[in-house]
Amino acid sequence: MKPEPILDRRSFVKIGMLAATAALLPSVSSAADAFKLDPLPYAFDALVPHIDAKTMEIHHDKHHAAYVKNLNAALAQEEKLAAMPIGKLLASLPEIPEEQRMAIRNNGGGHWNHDFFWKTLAPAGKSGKPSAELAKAIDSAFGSMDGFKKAFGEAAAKRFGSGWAWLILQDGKLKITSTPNQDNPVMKGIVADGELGTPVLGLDVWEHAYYLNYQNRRPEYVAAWWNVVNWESASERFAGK
Ligand code: MN3
Repeated sequence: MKPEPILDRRSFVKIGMLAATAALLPSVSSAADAFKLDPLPYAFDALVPHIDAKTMEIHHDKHHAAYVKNLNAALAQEEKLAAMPIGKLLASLPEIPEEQRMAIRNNGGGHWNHDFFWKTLAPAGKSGKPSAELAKAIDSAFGSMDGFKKAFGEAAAKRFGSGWAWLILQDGKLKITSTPNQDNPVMKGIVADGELGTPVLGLDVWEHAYYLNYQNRRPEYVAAWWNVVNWESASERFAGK
């Protein structure tokens, strides 16, 4: 017996024409593709030898891409939520019905966190220095830059399982905190394990961020990460820009 064709020829031609027409139309944003994955602001190998190219490629093109895809899927029927900027969406989590909240929390958090993370990194050799104001605030909050690095490294090491370490501004003061999974300090009303504030720096300590190069040696990854911190962008966030 001949297998039934899935589509007859006429439908096939029609679908082909529709696809061709759609390709010619200017893209109209819909709830289905509300959030987009921006390309990295540098090459995959720009952070070598501190973070390897393969890790950057998989991290951006697979992990971050999946958060965006799953966030859009979670918002496919939610035009109002899909129209919000990502920060506002995350700040609105407590008002989102419980059955949708977890998918938006995990994938919206994943999107926000990674978008932020790429901006906190600079190509090897271009890490720069904190502004005089940020350096002064670090000294006054943590005693010295070394004191800050030590305390931040401890927060990153102590975060059990997957999560993030953060330097945040809270009521005008610098503070170190950490969050589990893809939670972050802008999730008002959600984050119980960690502090709220405006992130200045964030470090992804999920194994996918370092495993290829550092395996179980998270502290080595954290130590290497200091070499590619983008102090210029951190200083701008500290200044509220
Ligand atoms: Mn990650």
